[in-house]
Amino acid sequence: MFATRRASIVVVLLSGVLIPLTTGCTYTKNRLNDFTDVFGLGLGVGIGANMRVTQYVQAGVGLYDVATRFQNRAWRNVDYGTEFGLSPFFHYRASTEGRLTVLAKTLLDTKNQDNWNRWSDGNLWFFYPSPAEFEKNYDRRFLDFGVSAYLLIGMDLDFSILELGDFLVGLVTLDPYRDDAGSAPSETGK
Ligand SMILES: [Ca+2]
Repeated sequence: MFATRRASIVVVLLSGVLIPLTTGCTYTKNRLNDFTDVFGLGLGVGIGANMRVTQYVQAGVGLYDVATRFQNRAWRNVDYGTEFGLSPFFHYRASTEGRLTVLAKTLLDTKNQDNWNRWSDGNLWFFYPSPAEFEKNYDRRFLDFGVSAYLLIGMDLDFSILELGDFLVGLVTLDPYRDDAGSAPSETGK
């Protein structure tokens, strides 16, 4: 009985070591990618500040100019604009696209500002928008924790607890986000 259990433990431990070794570089690359997914980094110019614990809970005010941002495994330029407000009551931020939250409901694209007045339109405003839709053409991720501080020059730092989970279980080759090399595409669009 004990011998069987001990043998099972040895098999589990060995598989945790052998699977990474046998899959080699791909495993290492996937773990590095999963690790970078946990964080977001922005650098730019402007004046303002924001603290956020997801899109739902955040406070910020600022004017920003062009910045560069590393997130989701790539650097990209972001045309910053303005932000002001306190979620979930009212918070507006324009970057490449604008996001607006009013009483916990989020409008995904504020370019057509007439829609601001159509608060009850269920096709435009979401209590829980798809994270992939929220993040498309926008610099912040829906459920990240983060801070931004700009005093002429400044930076944004973001942290994803969900991506941290994907990284940790990735160590034993699980891939809930399906973003490892060779995985089928996931709903996150990565
Ligand atoms: Ca992964």
